[in-house]
Amino acid sequence: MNYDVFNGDADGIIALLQLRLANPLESQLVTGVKRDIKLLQNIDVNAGDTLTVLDISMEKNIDGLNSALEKGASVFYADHHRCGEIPEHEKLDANIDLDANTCTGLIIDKLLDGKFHAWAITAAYGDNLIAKADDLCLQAGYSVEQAEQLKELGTLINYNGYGATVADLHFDPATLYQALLAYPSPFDLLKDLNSPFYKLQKAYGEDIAKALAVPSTHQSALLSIFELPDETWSRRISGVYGNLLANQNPDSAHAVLTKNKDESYLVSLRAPLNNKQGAGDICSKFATGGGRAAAAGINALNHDALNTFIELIEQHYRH
Ligand SMILES: [Mn+2]
Repeated sequence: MNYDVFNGDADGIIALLQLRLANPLESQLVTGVKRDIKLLQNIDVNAGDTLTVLDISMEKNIDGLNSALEKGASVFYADHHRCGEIPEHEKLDANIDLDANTCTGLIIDKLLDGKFHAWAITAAYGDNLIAKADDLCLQAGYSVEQAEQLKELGTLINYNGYGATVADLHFDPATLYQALLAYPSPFDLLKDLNSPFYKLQKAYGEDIAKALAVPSTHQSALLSIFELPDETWSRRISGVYGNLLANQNPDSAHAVLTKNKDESYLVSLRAPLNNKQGAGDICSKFATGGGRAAAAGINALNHDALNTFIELIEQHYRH
């Protein structure tokens, strides 16, 4: 059995998309909402299986990875999140790059010699590597308009990944991936008025308008916090809204909080764009937190830990 295991955000989907456009393969798709990163533990692996694992932290999946390798599976792994210690194993092909200016889509782009480069750039935009993606567009000879199109597409696919459960999303990430397989180039997708792009564009416009109407609950030179209500649209927009805020005010950190059913907060933290470090370390201090230096989150932050969270951020970026 072949398993394609990928994060349900733009980077995860597009990393796999490039691989399968280049090398089509019958596989079982294993994915979920963007925050659902412990995907390896859900698979019942047998000897001889092949696993392709994309855009989920090796550190968070180390038990599942070790167990798959012990059972005799071969694993291709590409990622840019915290990896912990990478196991030495002849059946593990690990392609890990922790550079804050790369993403899994770009790691795959390199391995495929840029075969689906426009898709890879879309993944970079989706992971909010805007300057990097702009640069790649320039080098590839794309017009400003084409760059804007890839940016919007990446943002929309990324936006689709946010939610507490797949039911919150407009498209199950597995379904969206399969729909995108019909388009060897993102520019083909944009030409198709029935493509997921236009459905996501409309939905995004409605959600972002609601988020923009909510005032901040904490505002300093170093940090702004926005609390969104316990609504499906909040859970969908929180991460992409964090990116939008970060791009608007690149010297400040931003946290978007969404109330969970149990009154705790779902947290999305963005480091200042001009100082892309610390977010993963700060969120990892909380039991359900984790992520990358530039973008991280906490699944359930207790209400009474909110002040500690704010102080940690203020302290971290003060120096
Ligand atoms: Mn990624």
